[in-house]
Amino acid sequence: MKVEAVELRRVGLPLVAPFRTSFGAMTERDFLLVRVHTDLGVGWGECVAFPEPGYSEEYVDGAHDVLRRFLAPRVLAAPAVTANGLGALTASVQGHAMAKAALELAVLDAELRATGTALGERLGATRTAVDCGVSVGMFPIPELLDHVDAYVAGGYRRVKLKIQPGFDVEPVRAVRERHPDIGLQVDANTAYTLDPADVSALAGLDPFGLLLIEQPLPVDDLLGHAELARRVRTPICLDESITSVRAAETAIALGACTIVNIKAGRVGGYLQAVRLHDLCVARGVPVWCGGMLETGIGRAANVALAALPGFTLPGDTSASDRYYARDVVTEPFVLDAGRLPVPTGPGLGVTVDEAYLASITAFQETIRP
Ligand code: OSB
Ligand code: MG
Repeated sequence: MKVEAVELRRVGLPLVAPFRTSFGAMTERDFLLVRVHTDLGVGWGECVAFPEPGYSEEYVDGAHDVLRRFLAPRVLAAPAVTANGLGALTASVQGHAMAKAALELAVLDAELRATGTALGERLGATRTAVDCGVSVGMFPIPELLDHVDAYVAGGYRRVKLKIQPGFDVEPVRAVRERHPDIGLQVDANTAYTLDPADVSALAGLDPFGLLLIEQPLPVDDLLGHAELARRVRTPICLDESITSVRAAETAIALGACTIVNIKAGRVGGYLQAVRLHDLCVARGVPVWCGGMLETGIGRAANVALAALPGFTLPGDTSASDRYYARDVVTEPFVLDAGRLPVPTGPGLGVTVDEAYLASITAFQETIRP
Protein backbone atom coordinates (compact mmCIF):
# COMPACT_ATOMS: atom_id res chain seq x y z
CA MET A 1 0.00 0.00 0.00
CA LYS A 2 1.26 3.48 -0.83
CA VAL A 3 0.32 6.28 1.58
CA GLU A 4 -0.28 9.38 -0.53
CA ALA A 5 -1.35 11.86 2.14
CA VAL A 6 -1.83 12.08 5.92
CA GLU A 7 -4.66 14.28 7.12
CA LEU A 8 -4.53 15.60 10.69
CA ARG A 9 -7.63 17.06 12.28
CA ARG A 10 -8.24 18.69 15.62
CA VAL A 11 -11.71 18.29 16.95
CA GLY A 12 -13.46 19.50 20.11
CA LEU A 13 -16.38 17.71 21.75
CA PRO A 14 -17.93 18.52 25.13
CA LEU A 15 -18.16 15.64 27.61
CA VAL A 16 -21.64 14.92 29.02
CA ALA A 17 -20.20 15.15 32.56
CA PRO A 18 -16.88 16.54 33.81
CA PHE A 19 -14.24 13.85 34.24
CA ARG A 20 -12.06 14.47 37.29
CA THR A 21 -9.05 12.32 38.09
CA SER A 22 -6.15 12.76 40.49
CA PHE A 23 -4.27 14.57 37.69
CA GLY A 24 -6.98 17.05 36.73
CA ALA A 25 -10.45 17.62 35.34
CA MET A 26 -11.74 17.64 31.79
CA THR A 27 -15.02 19.02 30.50
CA GLU A 28 -14.19 18.85 26.80
CA ARG A 29 -12.29 16.34 24.71
CA ASP A 30 -9.84 18.08 22.35
CA PHE A 31 -8.76 15.20 20.15
CA LEU A 32 -6.65 14.54 17.11
CA LEU A 33 -7.81 12.35 14.25
CA VAL A 34 -5.58 10.92 11.56
CA ARG A 35 -6.87 9.96 8.13
CA VAL A 36 -4.50 8.27 5.67
CA HIS A 37 -5.18 8.50 1.97
CA THR A 38 -3.69 5.51 0.16
CA ASP A 39 -3.78 3.93 -3.28
CA LEU A 40 -6.23 1.39 -1.79
CA GLY A 41 -8.55 3.87 -0.05
CA VAL A 42 -8.70 5.81 3.20
CA GLY A 43 -8.36 4.81 6.86
CA TRP A 44 -9.10 6.55 10.16
CA GLY A 45 -7.20 6.62 13.43
CA GLU A 46 -7.74 8.46 16.72
CA CYS A 47 -4.97 9.78 18.95
CA VAL A 48 -5.73 9.43 22.66
CA ALA A 49 -3.38 12.15 23.92
CA PHE A 50 -5.00 14.82 26.10
CA PRO A 51 -4.41 18.60 25.94
CA GLU A 52 -2.14 18.46 29.00
CA PRO A 53 0.66 16.00 29.80
CA GLY A 54 -1.04 14.86 33.04
CA TYR A 55 -1.74 11.18 32.37
CA SER A 56 1.65 10.70 30.71
CA GLU A 57 4.21 12.95 29.05
CA GLU A 58 2.30 12.96 25.76
CA TYR A 59 -0.12 15.79 24.95
CA VAL A 60 -2.17 16.53 21.89
CA ASP A 61 -0.13 19.43 20.47
CA GLY A 62 3.02 17.32 20.91
CA ALA A 63 1.42 14.31 19.20
CA HIS A 64 0.25 16.57 16.39
CA ASP A 65 3.73 18.02 15.97
CA VAL A 66 5.53 14.67 15.95
CA LEU A 67 3.02 13.27 13.45
CA ARG A 68 3.37 16.28 11.16
CA ARG A 69 7.16 16.62 11.31
CA PHE A 70 8.50 13.12 11.91
CA LEU A 71 5.99 10.27 11.56
CA ALA A 72 3.93 11.28 8.52
CA PRO A 73 7.06 12.13 6.46
CA ARG A 74 8.54 8.65 7.14
CA VAL A 75 5.36 6.96 6.00
CA LEU A 76 4.96 9.24 2.96
CA ALA A 77 8.56 8.58 1.88
CA ALA A 78 8.19 4.78 2.01
CA PRO A 79 7.51 3.08 -1.32
CA ALA A 80 5.16 0.66 0.43
CA VAL A 81 3.57 0.70 3.88
CA THR A 82 1.95 -2.09 5.88
CA ALA A 83 0.64 -1.97 9.44
CA ASN A 84 3.10 -4.77 10.29
CA GLY A 85 6.01 -2.75 8.91
CA LEU A 86 5.14 0.55 10.59
CA GLY A 87 7.09 -0.22 13.76
CA ALA A 88 10.33 -0.52 11.77
CA LEU A 89 9.49 2.60 9.70
CA THR A 90 9.05 4.75 12.80
CA ALA A 91 11.58 3.10 15.14
CA SER A 92 13.99 6.04 14.77
CA VAL A 93 11.43 8.23 16.58
CA GLN A 94 11.70 7.58 20.31
CA GLY A 95 8.56 7.40 22.40
CA HIS A 96 5.34 9.13 21.25
CA ALA A 97 3.38 5.91 21.60
CA MET A 98 0.00 7.66 21.29
CA ALA A 99 0.95 9.44 18.07
CA LYS A 100 2.32 6.18 16.61
CA ALA A 101 -0.79 4.27 17.67
CA ALA A 102 -3.07 6.77 15.90
CA LEU A 103 -1.11 6.46 12.66
CA GLU A 104 -1.04 2.67 12.95
CA LEU A 105 -4.81 2.55 13.44
CA ALA A 106 -5.38 4.64 10.30
CA VAL A 107 -3.07 2.36 8.27
CA LEU A 108 -4.73 -0.77 9.71
CA ASP A 109 -8.18 0.60 8.89
CA ALA A 110 -7.19 1.37 5.27
CA GLU A 111 -5.53 -2.02 4.85
CA LEU A 112 -8.48 -3.94 6.32
CA ARG A 113 -11.15 -1.99 4.43
CA ALA A 114 -9.30 -2.82 1.22
CA THR A 115 -9.47 -6.54 1.93
CA GLY A 116 -12.91 -6.54 3.56
CA THR A 117 -11.55 -7.77 6.90
CA ALA A 118 -12.83 -6.63 10.30
CA LEU A 119 -10.27 -5.29 12.80
CA GLY A 120 -11.47 -7.79 15.40
CA GLU A 121 -10.74 -10.68 13.07
CA ARG A 122 -7.29 -9.21 12.27
CA LEU A 123 -6.41 -8.86 15.98
CA GLY A 124 -7.67 -12.31 16.98
CA ALA A 125 -11.03 -11.54 18.59
CA THR A 126 -12.94 -14.60 19.76
CA ARG A 127 -16.12 -12.89 21.02
CA THR A 128 -18.94 -11.05 19.27
CA ALA A 129 -19.67 -8.70 22.19
CA VAL A 130 -17.70 -7.48 25.21
CA ASP A 131 -18.61 -6.93 28.87
CA CYS A 132 -18.51 -3.26 29.77
CA GLY A 133 -17.59 -1.32 32.83
CA VAL A 134 -17.70 2.41 33.43
CA SER A 135 -15.06 4.72 34.86
CA VAL A 136 -16.58 7.47 37.00
CA GLY A 137 -14.72 10.69 37.69
CA MET A 138 -14.50 12.19 41.18
CA PHE A 139 -17.57 14.09 42.39
CA PRO A 140 -18.84 15.05 45.85
CA ILE A 141 -20.19 11.76 47.28
CA PRO A 142 -23.96 12.47 46.86
CA GLU A 143 -23.43 13.31 43.17
CA LEU A 144 -21.09 10.36 42.74
CA LEU A 145 -23.81 8.05 44.05
CA ASP A 146 -26.33 9.48 41.58
CA HIS A 147 -23.98 8.83 38.68
CA VAL A 148 -23.16 5.31 39.88
CA ASP A 149 -26.87 4.50 40.42
CA ALA A 150 -27.64 5.57 36.85
CA TYR A 151 -24.79 3.51 35.38
CA VAL A 152 -25.75 0.42 37.38
CA ALA A 153 -29.38 0.87 36.31
CA GLY A 154 -28.13 1.19 32.72
CA GLY A 155 -26.55 -2.25 32.93
CA TYR A 156 -22.83 -1.64 33.36
CA ARG A 157 -21.18 -4.79 34.71
CA ARG A 158 -18.66 -3.06 36.89
CA VAL A 159 -17.86 0.40 38.19
CA LYS A 160 -14.46 2.04 38.52
CA LEU A 161 -14.05 4.95 40.90
CA LYS A 162 -11.26 7.47 40.65
CA ILE A 163 -9.48 7.97 43.97
CA GLN A 164 -6.75 10.12 45.48
CA PRO A 165 -5.49 10.65 49.04
CA GLY A 166 -8.43 12.04 51.02
CA PHE A 167 -10.99 10.64 48.55
CA ASP A 168 -10.75 6.87 48.81
CA VAL A 169 -12.28 4.88 51.68
CA GLU A 170 -15.36 7.11 52.04
CA PRO A 171 -16.54 7.09 48.41
CA VAL A 172 -15.77 3.37 48.14
CA ARG A 173 -17.74 2.63 51.33
CA ALA A 174 -20.68 4.74 50.11
CA VAL A 175 -20.83 3.01 46.72
CA ARG A 176 -20.32 -0.45 48.22
CA GLU A 177 -23.17 0.06 50.72
CA ARG A 178 -25.55 1.03 47.89
CA HIS A 179 -24.38 -1.70 45.49
CA PRO A 180 -23.21 -4.70 47.55
CA ASP A 181 -22.82 -7.00 44.53
CA ILE A 182 -21.50 -4.79 41.74
CA GLY A 183 -17.96 -5.39 40.46
CA LEU A 184 -16.08 -2.44 41.92
CA GLN A 185 -12.52 -1.22 41.39
CA VAL A 186 -10.52 1.99 41.89
CA ASP A 187 -7.95 3.96 39.89
CA ALA A 188 -5.47 6.32 41.58
CA ASN A 189 -3.56 7.48 38.48
CA THR A 190 -0.26 7.48 40.47
CA ALA A 191 -1.54 9.68 43.33
CA TYR A 192 -0.18 7.63 46.28
CA THR A 193 3.20 6.91 47.86
CA LEU A 194 4.51 4.26 50.23
CA ASP A 195 4.16 6.68 53.16
CA PRO A 196 2.37 4.98 56.07
CA ALA A 197 -0.73 7.19 55.78
CA ASP A 198 -1.11 6.32 52.09
CA VAL A 199 -0.51 2.61 52.62
CA SER A 200 -3.05 2.50 55.43
CA ALA A 201 -5.65 4.30 53.28
CA LEU A 202 -5.11 1.74 50.50
CA ALA A 203 -5.19 -1.17 52.98
CA GLY A 204 -8.40 0.42 54.28
CA LEU A 205 -10.01 -0.56 50.97
CA ASP A 206 -9.48 -4.28 51.71
CA PRO A 207 -12.89 -4.85 53.37
CA PHE A 208 -14.83 -3.70 50.29
CA GLY A 209 -14.05 -6.64 48.02
CA LEU A 210 -12.59 -4.59 45.18
CA LEU A 211 -11.52 -6.30 41.97
CA LEU A 212 -8.32 -4.27 41.87
CA ILE A 213 -6.47 -1.06 42.68
CA GLU A 214 -5.18 0.54 39.47
CA GLN A 215 -1.85 2.40 39.36
CA PRO A 216 -1.57 3.63 42.96
CA LEU A 217 2.10 4.68 42.71
CA PRO A 218 4.28 6.62 40.24
CA VAL A 219 4.91 5.24 36.75
CA ASP A 220 8.49 4.11 37.34
CA ASP A 221 7.97 2.68 40.83
CA LEU A 222 7.74 -1.04 40.05
CA LEU A 223 9.50 -2.08 43.25
CA GLY A 224 7.13 0.15 45.21
CA HIS A 225 4.12 -1.55 43.66
CA ALA A 226 5.60 -4.95 44.53
CA GLU A 227 6.05 -3.78 48.12
CA LEU A 228 2.52 -2.38 48.26
CA ALA A 229 1.15 -5.65 46.87
CA ARG A 230 2.55 -7.36 49.98
CA ARG A 231 0.80 -4.87 52.26
CA VAL A 232 -2.72 -4.82 50.80
CA ARG A 233 -5.06 -7.69 49.95
CA THR A 234 -6.70 -6.05 46.90
CA PRO A 235 -4.91 -7.08 43.66
CA ILE A 236 -2.70 -4.40 42.10
CA CYS A 237 -3.29 -3.56 38.43
CA LEU A 238 -0.95 -1.36 36.41
CA ASP A 239 -1.92 1.15 33.72
CA GLU A 240 0.58 4.03 33.29
CA SER A 241 3.60 1.83 34.17
CA ILE A 242 2.94 -0.63 31.35
CA THR A 243 4.51 1.28 28.48
CA SER A 244 5.63 -1.79 26.52
CA VAL A 245 5.61 -5.57 26.46
CA ARG A 246 9.05 -5.50 28.11
CA ALA A 247 7.83 -3.20 30.88
CA ALA A 248 5.00 -5.67 31.50
CA GLU A 249 7.42 -8.62 31.66
CA THR A 250 9.46 -6.76 34.27
CA ALA A 251 6.42 -5.67 36.30
CA ILE A 252 4.97 -9.18 36.36
CA ALA A 253 8.34 -10.76 37.21
CA LEU A 254 8.78 -8.33 40.13
CA GLY A 255 5.29 -8.94 41.50
CA ALA A 256 4.36 -5.29 40.86
CA CYS A 257 0.98 -6.31 39.44
CA THR A 258 -1.23 -9.34 39.00
CA ILE A 259 -3.63 -7.68 36.52
CA VAL A 260 -2.86 -5.45 33.52
CA ASN A 261 -4.88 -2.63 31.96
CA ILE A 262 -4.20 -2.62 28.21
CA LYS A 263 -4.45 0.64 26.27
CA ALA A 264 -3.20 0.56 22.71
CA GLY A 265 -2.25 4.24 22.78
CA ARG A 266 0.07 3.70 25.73
CA VAL A 267 2.04 0.89 24.04
CA GLY A 268 2.29 2.33 20.51
CA GLY A 269 -0.63 0.64 18.82
CA TYR A 270 -3.09 -2.20 18.55
CA LEU A 271 -0.52 -4.68 17.23
CA GLN A 272 1.67 -4.13 20.33
CA ALA A 273 -1.47 -4.32 22.47
CA VAL A 274 -2.09 -7.81 21.08
CA ARG A 275 1.50 -8.79 21.95
CA LEU A 276 0.98 -7.45 25.46
CA HIS A 277 -2.23 -9.48 25.71
CA ASP A 278 -0.37 -12.59 24.54
CA LEU A 279 2.38 -12.10 27.13
CA CYS A 280 -0.17 -11.68 29.93
CA VAL A 281 -2.06 -14.79 28.82
CA ALA A 282 1.23 -16.73 28.83
CA ARG A 283 1.93 -15.48 32.38
CA GLY A 284 -1.60 -16.19 33.62
CA VAL A 285 -2.24 -12.47 34.19
CA PRO A 286 -5.84 -11.31 33.50
CA VAL A 287 -6.18 -8.19 31.34
CA TRP A 288 -8.90 -5.67 30.59
CA CYS A 289 -9.22 -2.89 28.05
CA GLY A 290 -8.65 0.62 29.35
CA GLY A 291 -10.08 3.75 27.78
CA MET A 292 -9.07 7.35 27.10
CA LEU A 293 -12.52 8.90 26.56
CA GLU A 294 -12.38 7.92 22.90
CA THR A 295 -14.91 8.81 20.23
CA GLY A 296 -16.56 6.05 18.23
CA ILE A 297 -13.41 5.70 16.11
CA GLY A 298 -11.08 4.67 18.94
CA ARG A 299 -13.95 2.93 20.72
CA ALA A 300 -14.53 0.61 17.74
CA ALA A 301 -10.89 -0.45 17.93
CA ASN A 302 -10.98 -0.88 21.72
CA VAL A 303 -14.06 -3.07 21.53
CA ALA A 304 -12.37 -5.23 18.86
CA LEU A 305 -9.31 -5.57 21.09
CA ALA A 306 -11.39 -6.34 24.18
CA ALA A 307 -12.89 -9.30 22.30
CA LEU A 308 -9.59 -11.23 22.52
CA PRO A 309 -9.71 -14.23 24.86
CA GLY A 310 -7.38 -12.89 27.59
CA PHE A 311 -9.66 -9.90 28.30
CA THR A 312 -11.45 -11.63 31.15
CA LEU A 313 -12.43 -8.51 33.14
CA PRO A 314 -14.93 -5.86 31.92
CA GLY A 315 -13.20 -2.93 30.21
CA ASP A 316 -13.56 0.85 30.34
CA THR A 317 -15.34 0.38 27.02
CA SER A 318 -18.50 2.32 27.79
CA ALA A 319 -21.29 3.34 25.45
CA SER A 320 -20.99 6.53 23.34
CA ASP A 321 -23.61 8.32 25.45
CA ARG A 322 -21.51 7.96 28.60
CA TYR A 323 -19.06 10.42 27.02
CA TYR A 324 -20.72 12.45 24.26
CA ALA A 325 -24.21 13.68 23.44
CA ARG A 326 -23.42 12.97 19.80
CA ASP A 327 -20.60 10.68 18.65
CA VAL A 328 -18.60 11.24 15.45
CA VAL A 329 -19.71 7.91 13.95
CA THR A 330 -23.09 7.37 12.30
CA GLU A 331 -23.99 4.43 14.59
CA PRO A 332 -23.09 5.24 18.19
CA PHE A 333 -22.12 2.40 20.54
CA VAL A 334 -25.18 1.44 22.56
CA LEU A 335 -25.06 -0.80 25.62
CA ASP A 336 -27.06 -4.03 25.33
CA ALA A 337 -27.40 -5.88 28.64
CA GLY A 338 -24.07 -4.47 29.80
CA ARG A 339 -22.25 -5.36 26.61
CA LEU A 340 -21.15 -3.67 23.39
CA PRO A 341 -21.20 -5.54 20.08
CA VAL A 342 -17.87 -6.01 18.29
CA PRO A 343 -18.12 -4.27 14.89
CA THR A 344 -18.12 -6.76 12.01
CA GLY A 345 -17.73 -4.47 8.99
CA PRO A 346 -14.38 -3.98 7.20
CA GLY A 347 -11.64 -2.16 9.12
CA LEU A 348 -12.97 -0.35 12.18
CA GLY A 349 -16.47 -1.26 11.04
CA VAL A 350 -17.86 2.19 11.79
CA THR A 351 -18.74 5.07 9.46
CA VAL A 352 -17.43 8.50 10.33
CA ASP A 353 -20.17 11.14 10.17
CA GLU A 354 -18.16 13.48 7.96
CA ALA A 355 -20.62 16.37 7.88
CA TYR A 356 -20.86 16.41 11.67
CA LEU A 357 -17.11 15.99 12.01
CA ALA A 358 -16.54 18.95 9.67
CA SER A 359 -18.80 21.07 11.87
CA ILE A 360 -16.71 20.38 15.00
CA THR A 361 -13.25 20.44 13.36
CA ALA A 362 -11.17 23.33 14.67
CA PHE A 363 -8.10 22.75 12.49
CA GLN A 364 -7.20 20.51 9.60
CA GLU A 365 -4.08 20.01 7.50
CA THR A 366 -2.91 17.51 4.94
CA ILE A 367 0.71 16.34 4.85
CA ARG A 368 1.97 15.19 1.44
CA PRO A 369 5.36 13.86 0.27
O1 OSB B 1 -6.41 6.06 33.96
O2 OSB B 1 -7.81 4.82 32.99
C1 OSB B 1 -7.36 5.94 33.19
C2 OSB B 1 -9.50 8.54 31.42
C3 OSB B 1 -8.54 9.45 31.08
C4 OSB B 1 -7.24 9.23 31.46
C5 OSB B 1 -6.89 8.09 32.16
C6 OSB B 1 -7.85 7.15 32.49
C7 OSB B 1 -9.17 7.40 32.14
C8 OSB B 1 -10.28 6.56 32.52
C9 OSB B 1 -11.51 6.63 31.63
O3 OSB B 1 -10.33 5.93 33.54
C10 OSB B 1 -11.68 5.47 30.78
C11 OSB B 1 -12.76 5.67 29.75
O4 OSB B 1 -13.93 5.52 30.08
O5 OSB B 1 -12.41 5.96 28.59
MG1 MG C 1 -6.01 4.18 34.68
